[in-house]
Amino acid sequence: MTVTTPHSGASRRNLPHAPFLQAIRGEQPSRRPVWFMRQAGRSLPEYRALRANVAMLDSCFQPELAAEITLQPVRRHDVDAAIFFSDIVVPLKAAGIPIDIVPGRGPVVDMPVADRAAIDALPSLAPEQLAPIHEAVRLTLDGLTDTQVLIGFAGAPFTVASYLIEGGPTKTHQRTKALMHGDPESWHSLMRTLTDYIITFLKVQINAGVDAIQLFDSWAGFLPDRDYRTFVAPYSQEIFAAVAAAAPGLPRIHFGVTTGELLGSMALTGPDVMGVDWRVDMAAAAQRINAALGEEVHSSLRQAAGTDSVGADGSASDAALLGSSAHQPGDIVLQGNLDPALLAAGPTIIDREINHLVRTTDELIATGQIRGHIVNLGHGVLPDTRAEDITRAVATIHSV
Ligand code: 1CP
Repeated sequence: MTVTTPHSGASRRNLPHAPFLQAIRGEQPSRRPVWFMRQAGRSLPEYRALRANVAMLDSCFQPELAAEITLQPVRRHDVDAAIFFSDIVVPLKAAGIPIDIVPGRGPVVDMPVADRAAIDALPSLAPEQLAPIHEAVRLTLDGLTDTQVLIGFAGAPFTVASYLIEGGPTKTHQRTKALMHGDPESWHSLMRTLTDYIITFLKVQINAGVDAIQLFDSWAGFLPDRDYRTFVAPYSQEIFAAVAAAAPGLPRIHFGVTTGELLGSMALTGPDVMGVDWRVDMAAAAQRINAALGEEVHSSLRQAAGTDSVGADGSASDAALLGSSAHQPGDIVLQGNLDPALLAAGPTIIDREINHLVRTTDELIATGQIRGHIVNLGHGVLPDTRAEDITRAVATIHSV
């Protein structure tokens, strides 16, 4: 096998005909691009067969296995992007923090990191410790055509911190919020360390050649906007800036669940593409994001001919608080936002949902409110979704 190092800085692929990238560039894609969060793993029988005797986190450090699992849904469903098979806690594991992924539960940390001493004792992470990740990305790229992109990813510091502090999945984020508000200095110190891990994790994937990256702040929606901006946004912003510096022009996607109230602030951290969960209509999402980006949405669809500025309600201060995004109103690409539960509700219902979604986003594009749209779910594929229902939905999306 070829020996590569995480520093070997493979050049990025040039993919003029990839529909996913065409949509992000604001071109007319050769077909409507679609991929699904959590498309790898979970619902696929061929995944369960491969993983039968390998623990989840171990599989992430086996390059051939991780590459094969990444490619399975692309082969089976003909989606336009592969999401790299890994996990948001992989950089923690690579740094030597005792962490496991327990089947049916999720990431579990034996000794939660919830006070200053534990935060100060966190190890550092060097790119060499992620060599298998670099290798897995290289192997995956060998299996993709030049119309299929590979999306690298990381969890954002808040979402990763919640597992470290709580010791596992939580429905309340009680301890996380207690640290954030009760000991802000320690909170910021933890976020600093995690930001460094995450930038290292993303740079390893970027140097190995991924075509885009997605930053998952899955649980940010548990925070009010004020806390999000004070305690979380500056770190996500730093990560997007580091990616832009490492790979100018590499598309950057941001996503979280139940983030309807945060879409504007999240967009200000600097992504090119905003993932939207299924609770928010795409037209409302575009409006909120454009308002935050600092100007009124110029849409012939708006009832009032009004020249009133959406930005006058405080979005200017958003920009001042967070620093300016590279994007202007109308410039953002949206990703999402079919309800994952409806993938299993039968062809009539999912086809109706797809039609509503693409009618809405086509109109947003035509009226200059968004630059493009990538079809996805509003969160991950539910574990008991039938593979055939996914394949069928992809074919419908390509045909409308
Ligand atoms: O044994 C198994 O199959 C474990 C299930 C599983 C899988 C397939 C876990 C445990 N992680 C993964 C892979 C994974 N995780 C991917 C790549 C595959 C793909 O997307 O197709 C990605 C992008 C993730 C990212 C991830 N892990 C997120 C962010 C995305 C999201 O869904 O919000 C989060 C929050 C995690 C933590 C995690 N890892 C695994 C589980 C079950 C969870 C969530 C637990 C919880 O509810 O807190």
